[in-house]
Amino acid sequence: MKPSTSHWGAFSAEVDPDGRLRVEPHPADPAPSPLLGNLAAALDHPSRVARPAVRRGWLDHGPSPDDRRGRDEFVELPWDDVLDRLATELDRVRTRHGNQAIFGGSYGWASAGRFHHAQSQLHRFLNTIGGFTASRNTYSNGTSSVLLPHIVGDTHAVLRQASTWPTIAEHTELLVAFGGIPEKNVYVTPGGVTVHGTPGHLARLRARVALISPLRDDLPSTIDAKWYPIRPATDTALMLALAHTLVVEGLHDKEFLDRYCVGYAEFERYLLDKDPNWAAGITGIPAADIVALAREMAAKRTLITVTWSLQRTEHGEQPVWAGIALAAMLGQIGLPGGGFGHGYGSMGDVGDTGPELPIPHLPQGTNPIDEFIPVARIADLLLHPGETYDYNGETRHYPDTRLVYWAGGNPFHHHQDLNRLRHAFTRPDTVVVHEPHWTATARHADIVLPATTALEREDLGSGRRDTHLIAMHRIAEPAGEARDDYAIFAALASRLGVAEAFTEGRTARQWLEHLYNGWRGEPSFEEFWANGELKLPPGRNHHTLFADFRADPNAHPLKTPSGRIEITSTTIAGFGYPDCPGHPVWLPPTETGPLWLIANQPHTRLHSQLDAGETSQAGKVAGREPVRLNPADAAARGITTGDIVRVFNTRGACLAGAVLDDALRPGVVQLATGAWFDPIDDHPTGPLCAHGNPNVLTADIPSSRLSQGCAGQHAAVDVERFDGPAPRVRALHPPVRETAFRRTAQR
Ligand SMILES: Nc1nc2c(c(=O)[nH]1)N[C@H]1C(S)=C(S)[C@@H](COP(=O)(O)OP(=O)(O)OC[C@H]3O[C@@H](n4cnc5c(=O)[nH]c(N)nc54)[C@H](O)[C@@H]3O)O[C@H]1N2
Ligand SMILES: Nc1nc2c(c(=O)[nH]1)N[C@H]1C(S)=C(S)[C@@H](COP(=O)(O)OP(=O)(O)OC[C@H]3O[C@@H](n4cnc5c(=O)[nH]c(N)nc54)[C@H](O)[C@@H]3O)O[C@H]1N2
Ligand SMILES: [Mo]
Repeated sequence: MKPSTSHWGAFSAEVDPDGRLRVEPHPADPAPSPLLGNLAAALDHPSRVARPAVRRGWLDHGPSPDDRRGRDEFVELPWDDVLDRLATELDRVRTRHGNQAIFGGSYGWASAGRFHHAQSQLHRFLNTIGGFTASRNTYSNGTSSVLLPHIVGDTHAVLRQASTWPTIAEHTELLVAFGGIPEKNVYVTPGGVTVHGTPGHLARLRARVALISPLRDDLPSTIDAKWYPIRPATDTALMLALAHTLVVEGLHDKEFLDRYCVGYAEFERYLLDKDPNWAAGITGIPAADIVALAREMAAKRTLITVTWSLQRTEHGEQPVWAGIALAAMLGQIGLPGGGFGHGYGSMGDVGDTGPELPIPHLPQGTNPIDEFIPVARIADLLLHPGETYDYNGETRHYPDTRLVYWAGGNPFHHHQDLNRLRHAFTRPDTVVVHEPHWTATARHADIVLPATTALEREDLGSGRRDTHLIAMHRIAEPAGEARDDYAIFAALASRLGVAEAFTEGRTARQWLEHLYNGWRGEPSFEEFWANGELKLPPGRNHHTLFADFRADPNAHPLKTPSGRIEITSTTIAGFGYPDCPGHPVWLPPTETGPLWLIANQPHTRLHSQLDAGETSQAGKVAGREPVRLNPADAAARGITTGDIVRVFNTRGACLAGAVLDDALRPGVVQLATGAWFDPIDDHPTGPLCAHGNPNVLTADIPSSRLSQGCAGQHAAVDVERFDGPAPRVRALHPPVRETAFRRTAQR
């Protein structure tokens, strides 16, 4: 067995004599992730890209906009031929149009491993050939990461240095959890996680939990909780009414607000008519429950948490900002077990006790091009070159894009309104994708280069607050003709005359040694490699967010303009955005519909990764992604568990397998992200994804003009039983002749 790691946990593995992958979780892991069950598909599933492939239309007619992308056939060609053509095309674009015409933002999680991190490899390569248009922020928390600097100064502190779980377990009496603390999510941390601490911490929680979510299972059922089945996208109204109750009953902490905050008075005036009856009508939570909860919050040591999902919506700034304002009114920010948090239950490292250490990473060089887009504006970039847009007080414009280069991400998984994205992808001259699998993004490319997976190469693995650095050994030979992203870029760099600048003369193995030695002298690289891992020094058990600020706000001011918590921000007010004014406000969602879709993270995989894997496939219903409905909504539509249903709105439609579940608030349906997009253009009911990808339904709109963050968590939809002959799911079969991979263990 050889050591390795993944975003969902460390493990050891080997290929047994009949070519099957055997996987064992790391012995120190008290709660291994069920997602380990998907790994075998990374090895030899027929969806692996076996050989370099070029789209027929691009090959025959050369680079140009083309609406055949995603509909054309592919021709497999030898590596050297494809690399020659790609190098020529990169040179044409940068010479004729300038490097800003290359979009290399390439958002995506790729695999664990610090050196072979695909996006870093791509950025380093593009930097050595003159730069590229980049992307900024993330789909995860792109709204908060723009908002928080204005409100509390420090995004890093909030997202990465949250109060720790042991402190919460010891001190918190009431945990008010907006979005709950979904256990399904805490197995994941980018870069890897060796010891999954959060499930154990959750089991030790003594606090009563107020679970505020449309889904009852956003909290482990073993925890003492009251469920407030809120109508989605209305949390801000509930927070305002809780704040209103604190004011009218004199329960707010005036001293704290005076000493540590600015702009409270203006907010308080706004609260005047935001009473519990008003909020009850919007949220569906009875007014008496709101009043009782507000009183309990003031009486107890209370932690308010907001999951990241709440900001991945239209007006997603508001629940985060209102949550902070509410916590400020309770006056417990900086006290053990009190205050606020953002992302408990969103990611494994939030509140975890592992160390916060710099870990080795691949230097990316500098980008001579200063063009960027907020990451979720990819379709706008391609559809609206030259047009202007607002972003965090700036007026920016979209550059003209000729070449799109993606490595390690799946925009046809992560982006909203996929029918619009398909249209946007007709615009560039050339689309290049490195992928281990024939994802929808690979199928929408002109040039597809087969990339190895982490099982097929050596690397250093460690995630945020990880307890170990893992020596990721090669477990299997590459599938088909797959090459490491590094090897692909090195070959391109050599054709473009910058081989030395890109590789610095090092093989991949020499890079690992180099990165390791630049980070640690002891133990030696050889010793670390032979050992399979290095245990990192322990982190802190107890920590409270903003404790130092509370202890002395003058010595430890926040990095906001005022040095205080900005309940009203004159900076944001000055931008004049009606969709994000100067303090938290209630802004109803623009869309309404018979049902409200929650498109959240899947519990059977990471995003779209390894959808072909065993754990992911075991979760499918009628061969499609399961959609959950409340039994009353299902009965009204004649739907029962196991039916194939069509989920639809004006933007698109997908098929899914129905599951009836009273853990959902009536009026809410839930369809996780990540089923591989499987478009059918000519279906009699209109364009259809046969497999159940919710991003055919979500709107490609920003949270607001402030952040331009992703708003993919929600969509207004309807659902009907699908009675006709159901189209076959083709997404897991390659668009070229199928390859039977015969795998052998790496010796
Ligand atoms: N509707 C809706 N949409 C959402 C969200 C939501 O809540 N609702 N959530 C959003 C969030 S938070 C995120 S983070 C995004 C995630 O979006 P992505 O990060 O784009 O999703 P992944 O499926 O992880 O895509 C990674 C891709 O990299 C490939 N890959 C793996 N290893 C390698 C490698 O070594 N080299 C190369 N070249 N490729 C590799 C994988 O096969 C996979 O296709 O989705 C977002 N989309
Ligand atoms: N298993 C697994 N774990 C993951 C991931 C994965 O793909 N698979 N992805 C990882 C990534 S990249 C990220 S960024 C995080 C994301 O972390 P989050 O964004 O927090 O995760 P989600 O599962 O999208 O949403 C959490 C819960 O919020 C609730 N919710 C949605 N809308 C509302 C609302 O309007 N009000 C309230 N009160 N609740 C609402 C939903 O019921 C949902 O289950 O997860 C990480 N963890
Ligand atoms: Mo994310």
